Amino acid sequence: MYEKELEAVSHFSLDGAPVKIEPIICGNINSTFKVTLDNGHNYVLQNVNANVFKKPEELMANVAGVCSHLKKKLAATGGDAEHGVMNFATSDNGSLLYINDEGKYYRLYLFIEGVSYQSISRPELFYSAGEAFGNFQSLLADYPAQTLNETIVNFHNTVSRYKDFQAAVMGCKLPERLEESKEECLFFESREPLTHIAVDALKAGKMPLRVTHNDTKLNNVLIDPVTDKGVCVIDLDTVMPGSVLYDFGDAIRFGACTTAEDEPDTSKIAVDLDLFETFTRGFIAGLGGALTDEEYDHLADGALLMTYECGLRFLSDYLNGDTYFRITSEKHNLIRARAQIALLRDMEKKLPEMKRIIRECRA
Ligand code: GN1
Ligand code: MG
Repeated sequence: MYEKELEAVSHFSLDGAPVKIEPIICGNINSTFKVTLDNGHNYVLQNVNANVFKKPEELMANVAGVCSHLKKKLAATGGDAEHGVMNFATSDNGSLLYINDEGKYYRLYLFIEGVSYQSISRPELFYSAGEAFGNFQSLLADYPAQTLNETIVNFHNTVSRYKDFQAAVMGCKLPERLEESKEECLFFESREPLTHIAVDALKAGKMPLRVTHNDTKLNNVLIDPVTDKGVCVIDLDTVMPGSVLYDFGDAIRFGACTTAEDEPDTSKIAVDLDLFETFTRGFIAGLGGALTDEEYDHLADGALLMTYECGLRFLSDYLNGDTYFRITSEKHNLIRARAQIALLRDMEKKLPEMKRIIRECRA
């Protein structure tokens, strides 16, 4: 069992020998394993999906740069520089990656104690997640953004995502899937103007380009189960220049939703405004309030934008024959897309309320 993984682990310099490997079921892209050594130390082994991340070396250069910056900043600001940052092991080729005979890319980092929650059971958790993601962005505010590689080109460029969607429709080789998702396609077409919100503002210099995390799902922040405080922001694969709307919006899309992102019963799906407010307060506190008027005015739009984008990506993947996201059932991507549509419809109704909450949190 797990021979490939064991072989990969053997290429990293460690302080003990592995005695146990178990899969950690999380994420839709990479494969993740917990590795226990004979001295009791734990590590996380990840097989980086090179179909999604075309240049894993460039990706790890970003991650290394960001981690070392975070470590210095945490040490200087009285934060937890030991547990608050990911620590990667070096492989026997001197880099942070090991490439096996099949061309698979592996990396290994010290396991960090903390819970990765899939949903909110207590509002405090969501406040802490907001604070952690806000603080993450604030710690990276002086990071030299021009040195970051674009690990996925046009990742949150919604205008370009829309073109990809159109290409998926036009080039669809699965006519039954296209027929089945006619209504969903029409929905995304009707909301196309949304795609310009951040892209145009960034282009026109109306909104600042920041170093953002870009995948701010609740499960990407480890939380101390005793204090309910954020310990460490993980999954740094998509840290790239972007808009604060992306980080705020994606966190709301995932964490303030009343259901999981793949809930088949769309009648259960809504945005919970109390959770929306809780996250907003934590996020603004973590950021130290350092946002421009334009950003504050459009934060709530960010939630709609990221829900739209994610739904569009799920649907495009369904039409492309499920080549990107990991799926566990035949219609998984269609179900996910439908769930995002239901959430977006509810957000559209509640947008004035969401904007009012943001004004109040700012005051
Ligand atoms: C992917 O693998 P995971 O769960 O960290 C995806 C995100 C999506 C998310 C939807 C690199 O993230 O953009 O929002 O699935 N990551 C990438 O669940 O595409
Ligand atoms: Mg991820």
